[in-house]
Amino acid sequence: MQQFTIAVIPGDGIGNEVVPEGLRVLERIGSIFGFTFRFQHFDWSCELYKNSGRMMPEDGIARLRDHDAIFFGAVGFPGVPDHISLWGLLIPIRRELDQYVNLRPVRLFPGVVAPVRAEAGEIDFWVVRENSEGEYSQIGGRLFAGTADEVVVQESVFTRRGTDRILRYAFEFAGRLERKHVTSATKSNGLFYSMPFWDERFAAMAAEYPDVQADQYHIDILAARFVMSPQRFSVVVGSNLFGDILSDLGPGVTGTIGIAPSGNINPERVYPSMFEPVHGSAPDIAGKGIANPIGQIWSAAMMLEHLGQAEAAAAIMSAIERVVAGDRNLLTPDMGGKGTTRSLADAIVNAL
Ligand code: GGG
Repeated sequence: MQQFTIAVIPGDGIGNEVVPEGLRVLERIGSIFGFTFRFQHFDWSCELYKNSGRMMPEDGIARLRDHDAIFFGAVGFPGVPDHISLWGLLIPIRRELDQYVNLRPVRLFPGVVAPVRAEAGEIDFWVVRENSEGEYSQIGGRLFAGTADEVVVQESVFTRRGTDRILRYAFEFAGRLERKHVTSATKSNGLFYSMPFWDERFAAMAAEYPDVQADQYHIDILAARFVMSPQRFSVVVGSNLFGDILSDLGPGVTGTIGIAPSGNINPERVYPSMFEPVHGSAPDIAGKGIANPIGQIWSAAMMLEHLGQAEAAAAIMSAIERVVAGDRNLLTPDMGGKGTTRSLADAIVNAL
């Protein structure tokens, strides 16, 4: 029987509540489809940072390399500055394992009431976020700290290799979809160097893929179009920061960010890819047992798809859709229900 070795990092806050539900779904689907998992758990988190001064051990990345995939919850918690927790855990994993694609689907499920004018099935697109460089950089500095003359500089890094590979991934990905259309998020009127470069590379890539329609919008009007006409998108490609913002906004317009999954993908499969919900650790609801487990469970489906178990992934998605379209009371409060993390996950497990 095939066995997958999965590194499990629940992380912080509600990560500790939704990851176990994702694992339960994985165990169950494995028993249905005839494969098993060996889960190796890592307690890397803000809690560990408070006790040891590190979000993960020095050899943490090396310990992840020999897994088939990484199943991640959330990072960040009050008491540890957000830039310390993110740069101590999630960003080094993404970078050192060259997970340069952050793939984030946005879908309106039947039964979910969206805050925008759209019917189920009409919103169905992918955000392809650059995940290794761009605005997320540690290049910069502070001068004259604490004085009236204080100056802060934050640099962005856009390499030709990094830009081309994410744009190529977006065009290749769109080429496999029914709606062959890539939209680029830019801001080349305000950002003098990085975004005109991004636009140039986008135009060059579009010329290589004549069967894929291409258009581009400044990030400000693109955000407005996400709200006013999310139906028109198929694949939206953006830099690290723009992609991050758009991939929260997307699920926001479909009703809740609690259902949104993501894959941090190393397309060449030299290193393991990592799957995590888009949402963070949600300190405001952590410990209450009401976090939506669907983002984590959908991330499990994405992980299975990546591991070559497309049928099992589709079965999870079908179970999610049937539960979401059913008794509203089963859903967690972010979706207007009275359910708990456990009861909603139970319903999905039972629907498999
Ligand atoms: N599960 C996603 C998570 O923990 N997100 C925290 C966060 O701030 N992420 C920023 C990012 O994805 O770059």
